Amino acid sequence: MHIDLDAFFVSVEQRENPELKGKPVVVGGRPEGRGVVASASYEARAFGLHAGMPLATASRLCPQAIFIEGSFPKYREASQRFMTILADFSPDIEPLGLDEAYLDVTGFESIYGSIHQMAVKIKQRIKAELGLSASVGIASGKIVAKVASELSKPDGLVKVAGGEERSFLAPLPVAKLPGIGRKTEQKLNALGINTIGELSSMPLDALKSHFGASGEVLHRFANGIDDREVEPPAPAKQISRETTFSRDTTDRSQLKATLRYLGERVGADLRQRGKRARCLTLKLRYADFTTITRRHTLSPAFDSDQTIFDTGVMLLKKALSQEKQPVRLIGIGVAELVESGSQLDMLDPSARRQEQLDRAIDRIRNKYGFTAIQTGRTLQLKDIFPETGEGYKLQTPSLSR
Ligand code: TTP
Ligand code: MG
Repeated sequence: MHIDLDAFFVSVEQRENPELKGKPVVVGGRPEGRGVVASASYEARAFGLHAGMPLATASRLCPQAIFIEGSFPKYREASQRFMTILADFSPDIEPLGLDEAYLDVTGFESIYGSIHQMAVKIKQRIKAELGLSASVGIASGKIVAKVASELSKPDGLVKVAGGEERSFLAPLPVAKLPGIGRKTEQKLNALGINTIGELSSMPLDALKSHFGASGEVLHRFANGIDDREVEPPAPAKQISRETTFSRDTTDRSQLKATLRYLGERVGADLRQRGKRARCLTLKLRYADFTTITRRHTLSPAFDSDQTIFDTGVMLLKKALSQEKQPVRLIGIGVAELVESGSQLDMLDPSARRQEQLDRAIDRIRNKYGFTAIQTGRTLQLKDIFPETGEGYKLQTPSLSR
């Protein structure tokens, strides 16, 4: 079973403000801003609006749309409750992002009468407890279940009977197959392949010669064959935060302040997960959209805000000395995570002090909000980003929280 909430961010807003119901609504930010649409109501989609579209374009296509900034903590909370409901139905749950999940429901017919009945119950509980509508696809494997839920939207439920996977997929355009991005779609279209059915009849050798190893996967998926298990999530491999500036900048002090803030968010997340990292990455996107990432490995593994910041600044200075263009986006992240206990360098008194300071700040922030306590450097962000108790409101809230 694949379950996906309908117009998730927008639906949460509509639940809280019924005046928004039945109207074209966009979550993502003000139309004057430089962000993109995160979620569009189905009424807005009728005007061609979709996730990823620049807000300016969205407001041109649908001037009457209501644009909402959105608030990530609310969505995170709804997401957790959604996953908790699903976990009541089956222990084999694989969340994908915030608002969708696979559920292995093999053998559950006897409990609910049928899998179809089980899906109806799941939808009812989501509606009753969260006030949200979900779409559900049921099939023998993940790929067909996902396509089915997508096709059934909004508030849909589609079951593909065993043996009918291939004929179900056949008439759909190739872009409907998860994993086929823009580029693959264009390449297939250029080969005269437009539907999944046409893709499924393409000889495997030909597919392999055009797409290498992934040709084989394409072949299986197009034929509705997918024996991947429903798998619980693996622990995080990396943690990162990034934001776009409302105006491209060369101001080093602003860049450093933003880096400090994003680094503190990464550090807090890292410590909350009980992890340390061995590797730090800096990401910069320049005015012409060239994007670079720089990484630096440290030993012992670290989790302190100061180390994250110092290493980030070191990489930033190096990058800025090589490229003079204004910066459009900055991001910082950590990777190669290890369990916290394994690398403590407790002999070093300054490391111990730093650790105590970080923990004390974490406790204050958990209790009173992220900006309740701040380093001097990040205070200047007040002039650049609006401040909420949860933290600064950056241009890309879902990536920078
Ligand atoms: P989706 O499930 O892709 O979209 P949706 O729930 O808004 O609409 P539907 O499923 O009915 O087609 O993504 C879930 C949420 O993730 C979405 O509400 C907002 C967020 N999101 C982004 O922030 N940016 C994006 O580019 C996408 C696709 C989603
Ligand atoms: Mg959704």
